[in-house]
Amino acid sequence: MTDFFAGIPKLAYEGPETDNPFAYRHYNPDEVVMGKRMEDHLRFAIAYWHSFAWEGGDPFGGQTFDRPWFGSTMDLAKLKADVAFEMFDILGAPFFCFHDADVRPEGADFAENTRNLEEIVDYFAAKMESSKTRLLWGTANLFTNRRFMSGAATNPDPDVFAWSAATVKTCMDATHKLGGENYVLWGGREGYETLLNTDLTREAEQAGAFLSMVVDYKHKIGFKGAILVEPKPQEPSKHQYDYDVATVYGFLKRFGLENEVKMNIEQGHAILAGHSFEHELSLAASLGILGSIDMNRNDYQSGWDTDQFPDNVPEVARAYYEVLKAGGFTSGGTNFDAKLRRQSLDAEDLILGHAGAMDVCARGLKAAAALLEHGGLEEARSARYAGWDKPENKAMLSSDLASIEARVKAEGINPEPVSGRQERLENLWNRFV
Ligand code: XUL
Ligand code: CO
Repeated sequence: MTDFFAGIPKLAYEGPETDNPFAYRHYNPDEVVMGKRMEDHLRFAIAYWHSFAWEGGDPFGGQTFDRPWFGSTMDLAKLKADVAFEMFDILGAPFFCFHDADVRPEGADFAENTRNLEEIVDYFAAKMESSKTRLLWGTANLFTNRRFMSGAATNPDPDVFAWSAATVKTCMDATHKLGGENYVLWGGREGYETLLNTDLTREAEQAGAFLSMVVDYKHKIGFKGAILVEPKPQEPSKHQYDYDVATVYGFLKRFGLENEVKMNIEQGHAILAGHSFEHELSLAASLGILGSIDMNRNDYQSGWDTDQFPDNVPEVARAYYEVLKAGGFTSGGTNFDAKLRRQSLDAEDLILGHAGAMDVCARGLKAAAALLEHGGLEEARSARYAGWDKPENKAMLSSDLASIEARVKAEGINPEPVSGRQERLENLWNRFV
């Protein structure tokens, strides 16, 4: 036991009226929502990087957090793991997620990186024997170290491609060994700063070959989890290749991977791409590639990827409406890819940040479920398209222009506009959030 969270009790559900800050008001893991326990719907995960590896820097100032595990030895990496699993236990978190670089010190070479990772994976495995917390996903950090400054898979230097492929293999091995339910690839520096020095054709082919190898390796080792790509339009590169769900789907089709790879969709990334979160979720669901979500928002004033805990129930409800409508998560879940504000120095800030976010999500989930169970929105949507259920109309989709012209003339088709009833539906929505 470390003393990092000394004095902070394990959180339990106490209901909306409680005055206890160290309690859940809405997140009640055992409460059944649409036939499933809330914990099994939401599948919350703690992001190791923001909670335990991030030092509190911003572009104008360095480290603000002073954690006893900061440093680059294996002993400190183990202390960090001890504190992490204590936090998972305090929160009752069902899952966590990590990058290799969050959990092990950087070695002098590839072999040392791998040894360090393997040692920590064994340390995690031992902890997981007595912890309820499981691994939602693992991933490789192919963006922080300077070797990745011009990309990983899309780097003009084949040696960086090789290093990256080898690193992903070790991270997939680690994820598999820990029973991870998914493996994520966020294309951290897969993009460009200027087209003046960039060969788009080569870089796309490299990225396609790389992802195909990831899929092949998944099958080779018998990893049953999902491979997930996380789209993001900007930051850190001026242009990121995995811009949004639609762009990534086009990329997957191009390389024949659309049945092998799904999406990890982040709220803040969706907004950066000029979409809403629900748009990205709805599109992914409609394409059959909705995998998992990163539930962290940006600050709408600064407009950048500030990775904040969710605090807006109606926004979150819109997202869970799409998730529930799609049938809910299978291997995916709700990862808080969220960090504290850099002035939030205390151990309790870490706990309360997550607890509040879990309550916001629980409220959103319940609102979404209630509306789905009410059925009004889906009835209105079906009614709007009801004409297409008639066989003579459905048949048009496999007809041709000349036959349709003949039909329009013969039947005297003359469309009469009907209301989209948006305000009525917005009013219905607002009854539930
Ligand atoms: C970066 C981001 C990453 C991925 C995992 O914006 O979201 O933390 O979630 O690499
Ligand atoms: Co993310």
